[in-house]
Amino acid sequence: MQIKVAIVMGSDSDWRVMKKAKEILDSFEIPSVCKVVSAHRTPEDISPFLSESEKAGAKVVIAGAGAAAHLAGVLASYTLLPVIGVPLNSTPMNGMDSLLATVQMPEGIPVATVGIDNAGNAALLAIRMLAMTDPAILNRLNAYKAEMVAKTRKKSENLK
Ligand code: RP5
Repeated sequence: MQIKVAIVMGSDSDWRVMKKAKEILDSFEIPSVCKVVSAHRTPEDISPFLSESEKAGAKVVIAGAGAAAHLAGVLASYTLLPVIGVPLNSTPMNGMDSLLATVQMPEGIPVATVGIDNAGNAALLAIRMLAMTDPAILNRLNAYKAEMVAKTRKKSENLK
């Protein structure tokens, strides 16, 4: 099956947050694959997973991890696909640990990092990247934005 986005996470405990990325991609009819791959527990699976995903058509990788969150950075070191990191809140440090581990990449290996637990924005950023070369996705993105604008304007009605 052809996919466009590979969604990776360090553990199945991350799925409660990362499923939002899958749901948004599904709503845009963008095929994706989801997989647990850990930078620390299964590092030998990272390169084969990326090769398979690239062969299957992936153009963007979304990676969510908590704690000492090296997953997005390690993925970015193995592939030239853009990697979007989602720092996850999974320890008593409330995600600050994973935010710093994900965002503070050395020059040369970029990871586009979204906010803590913001898997939705990771999906929307991936969709913007895909929309640059896919007019059908761009149309859906315009419709999404128009709906958001209309919903936000309606919120004034709640100020009573
Ligand atoms: C990280 O450690 C994972 O991404 C997860 O957020 C956290 C806890 O993993 P589990 O102990 O629940 O498998 O590597």
